[in-house]
Amino acid sequence: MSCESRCFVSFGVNNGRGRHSVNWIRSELAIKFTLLSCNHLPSYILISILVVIKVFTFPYSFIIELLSRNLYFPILTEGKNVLKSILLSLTKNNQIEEISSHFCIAGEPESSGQFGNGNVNDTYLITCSDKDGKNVYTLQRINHFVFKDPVALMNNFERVTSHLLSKSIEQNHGKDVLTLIPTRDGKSFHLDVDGHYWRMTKFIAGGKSFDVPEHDGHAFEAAKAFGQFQANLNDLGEPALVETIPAFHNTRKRFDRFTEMVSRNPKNRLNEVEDLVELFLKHEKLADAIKRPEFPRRVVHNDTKLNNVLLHQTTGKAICVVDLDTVMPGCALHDFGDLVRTAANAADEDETDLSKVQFLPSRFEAIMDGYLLGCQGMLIEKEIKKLAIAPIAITYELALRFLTDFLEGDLYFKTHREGHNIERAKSQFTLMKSMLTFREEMEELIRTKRDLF
Ligand code: GN1
Ligand code: MG
Repeated sequence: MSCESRCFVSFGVNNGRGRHSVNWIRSELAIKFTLLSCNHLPSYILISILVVIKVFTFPYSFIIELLSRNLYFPILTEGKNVLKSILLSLTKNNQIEEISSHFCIAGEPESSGQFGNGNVNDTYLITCSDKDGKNVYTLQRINHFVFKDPVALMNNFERVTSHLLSKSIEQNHGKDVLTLIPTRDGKSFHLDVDGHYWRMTKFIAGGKSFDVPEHDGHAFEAAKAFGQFQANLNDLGEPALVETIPAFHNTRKRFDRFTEMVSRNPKNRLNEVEDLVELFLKHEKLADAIKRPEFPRRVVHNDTKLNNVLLHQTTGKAICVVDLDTVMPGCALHDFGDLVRTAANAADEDETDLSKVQFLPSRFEAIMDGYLLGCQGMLIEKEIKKLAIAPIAITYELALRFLTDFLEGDLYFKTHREGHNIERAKSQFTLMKSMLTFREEMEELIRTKRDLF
């Protein structure tokens, strides 16, 4: 682990009310230990001074700003990144604890840390303690660059989770449903002073999210859970849920946006991806493979990545479908397709060794079996006919979205390194090509399973 990441994970929190918790002392020790082990004495001395000043609530954000603008002392050049990540963590942990205190949590926050692999929202795990033991929560900041109307989104969230809960009681199917923790003034979200929307749910213990399945059983379980999820929301009734992102899976619109960015080239990045752009343009036909108005309008998840369903750590059984921000009217084929995209791929979504990116037909079969079982005969003939092309179209759509985001300057998806969106786009394009070579095999499999639909 690098020096910087060690700093990041070892921090506790200041409770933000002038009193320093045990974790604060622990963080102080962690800072000193980390800096010493980095062998960087100047940073060690400076941070020690800052920690003392912090007792008098010195504004760390000011120092972070200085560091970001390179206005730091030359002596700190080496330690700059270490220092910056320390200060960022301290500020963030303070903020996270302050935000948590607006929700009906049981006990005092003991620790907080970033959690999960989401590409859009920021997620934190909050551990609290009271006389009855530990209580763990998931706190999320809704990305309102992506979700323009967080209030409508939270209304959807409340309706969906309460409907699913009543189904769970009725069917006794043993799966969990996300439980919202209300704010102290009874709302489903907290709006902070900077205009950010936050929500909290109970942490689901025992569950794990997988980016790639470890075996076919994982793919089957995830597919069954998403199928059941759709079937259970089929009678949600009126009024329709709000479209939290309009035209979310309109591949034609995604393609048009892509070509617009290619011609506008807003960040002058086109020269880095010209060959890739050519390849993408050649597959334009896929942009019209699934036209949503031709299919039943259902309440669907719309973001059925494998890691959006928690599987039991040991048994691999599905525990809970999560990430409900895009649950809205849509097309079942996109859910099926997106799960195949993530669960029938031998590699990660952003794999750079493209020889590892391969479509796995046995996973596809497991997904089909699970999904069909879960959605209990809900699909109609028109949908069944498109089950093979759906994953190909949606993989193409994702490749387009990643490359478009690169051309726009990496505004939408979180990126962890330079060129990350290019890596994702290449990897998804490779997966799409691999799927195309198995298209006949997929169609054949669907024919043999017809009776189960
Ligand atoms: C985003 O937030 P996350 O990581 O579950 C994105 C999906 C993409 C996915 C690709 C609202 O999902 O559409 O398929 O990244 N969600 C949104 O990893 O755009
Ligand atoms: Mg998501």
